[in-house]
Formats: sequence, C-alpha cells, structure tokens
Amino acid sequence: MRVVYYSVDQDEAGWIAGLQAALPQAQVTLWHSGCAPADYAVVWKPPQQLLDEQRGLRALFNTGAGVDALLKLHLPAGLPIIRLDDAGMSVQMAEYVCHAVIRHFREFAAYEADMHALKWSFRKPRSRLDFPVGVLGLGVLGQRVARALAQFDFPVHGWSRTAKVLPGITCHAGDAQLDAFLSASRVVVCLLPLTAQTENLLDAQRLARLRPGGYVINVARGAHVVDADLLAHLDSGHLAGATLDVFRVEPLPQSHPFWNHPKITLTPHTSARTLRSESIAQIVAKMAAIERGEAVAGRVDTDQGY
Ligand code: OXD
Repeated sequence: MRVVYYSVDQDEAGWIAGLQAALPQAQVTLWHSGCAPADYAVVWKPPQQLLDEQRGLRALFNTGAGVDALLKLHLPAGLPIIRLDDAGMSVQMAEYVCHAVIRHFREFAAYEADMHALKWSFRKPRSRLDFPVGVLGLGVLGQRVARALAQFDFPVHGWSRTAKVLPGITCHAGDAQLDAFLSASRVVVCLLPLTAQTENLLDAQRLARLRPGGYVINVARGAHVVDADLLAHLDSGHLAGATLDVFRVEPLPQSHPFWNHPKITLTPHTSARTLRSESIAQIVAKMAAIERGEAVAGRVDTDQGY
C-alpha cells in the first residue's frame, strides 16, 4: 500500500514518520509532482495538481477540521473525502470558547488592568441569565462547546441547518429560526462549516439581532463574519467585544484594524490544533476499515460542503 502526505503548514517530517510507524507495511512518502500512484492521500490544503495526478486514490484524508479549502478544488467524482472527527480537537475548542466567554463575563481583562495599576476594586457580579450563549453549528465541535458552556450554567442556545435535540440546549434549526436564535443570544459563537450558505452569515443585520452588549466569538472561518459590519457594531456600542481566532486572510495583515481594536481579542488560528498522534491513529484505523470494505465515519458530503 502506498500513502502520500502533503501539507502547506504542518510538520512534514513528523507526519511522515508517524504515518510510517503506524503503517509498517505501507510506503509513506511526501507527495511531489510525478510521484508514484498512491492508494491514500493524507493532506491539508493540497494543490489541484495532487488530485489531477493521483487518480487511483481509494480515499483522501483531510488533516484539519474544516474542508472548505479542499472543496474549492476540482475533486474526482466518487473519491471519498474523510475528515477528522474530533481527534482531540473538541476539548480544545471547548477550552478556548469557555475561556473567552468566562473572561468576558467575569471581566477578567479589567481585573488584569486593575492589577497592573495596583488597584483593588470589585465589579458587581453579573447574572449569567443575562448572558445566554448561542452556538452556531452543532457538529462534533459545536456540541462539545455547547455542553461545556451549559456546565457553567449559562443558558445555551444552538443553531444548526437540520433540527437537533440536545439535552440542556435550546435548539433552533434552519433559516426560519435563525433570527429567533440570534435574538435569544447575547454571546454568539461561530462553529459553522464555511459554505456558500454560511459565508458572510454574521453581517450587520444579523449582528444587530444579538442582545445589546453582545459578544462575538469566531473560531470557524474568517469569511463567516463581515469585518466592516463587526467593526461598526463594536464602535456603535451595540457589541461589547469579540474574540477572533480566524480571519479572511491569514496571517492577519498587520494593517488590519482588528489588531489594534480595543474591544477585540485575537489569536492566530489556534483554538483547536490538529494533534498529530491522535489524528494518525484515527486515519490509520479508518484506512484499515476501508481495506476491510467497511463504511467509515467522517465522510464529507461534498454537496453539503461539510
Ligand atoms: C481548521 C483546522 O479546519 O485548523 O481550521 O483544523
């Protein structure tokens, strides 16, 4: 069995060594133009050329959570695209989002500023009932985040394309319930896949529906949020702040106004990193299942876009 690996920004040597150790019978190599035909490809943001040349693949594994970059390519009809399901990402996402919500709710940034000013002063406790959190996207990551927030007794709303029932979460579904979901939320957390339907979803009109003093957390893709509309709502005071991990252009250009905005906290697309050994174990188990002719979880529906 032959496996090719390609990534724009992961540690190639570590991945190839890890895959080779987990697949001693296979030949694992870095993909390059003209390399021998492989049975499986393990990739992150591959070039079109890889797909054009590797016509005999039995499946292609995406080593990140989102498949939007992959689905922009011309994919051979019928090629199974398999994404990671969880592989240690959902707990990281839950940590990141709970940290951002709690940092805002408990005003920890202000307490840190007070500490630097040697100031001993209390802020009035706020009621978490006034901080309903809405999670946009209830896939593996969104469900874990929603459950984690509910553990802290925040009222949690969830929104997904198709209806879901999740204990302790008020679930909304479809376009018809999006406005009700946004109006019920003060904090909105974006965990949606990026598709033609979800691009620019958080625009001026939808952000206006959040409760006054709203807060935006984007850990999905930069293109879900209309940058200028977010800035306008932060500047008007309708929104109290935003924590952003993802951007339309990454790395975020130094001239972008998000960098210096007093109400924005940002991180460099790090909310849930691909964990190499967990991911390799999952990919290798799925390859073995495919070899046995079994169906595997995490197959991407290329028409839906996730
Ligand atoms: C992603 C990832 O899809 O980092 O954004 O896995």
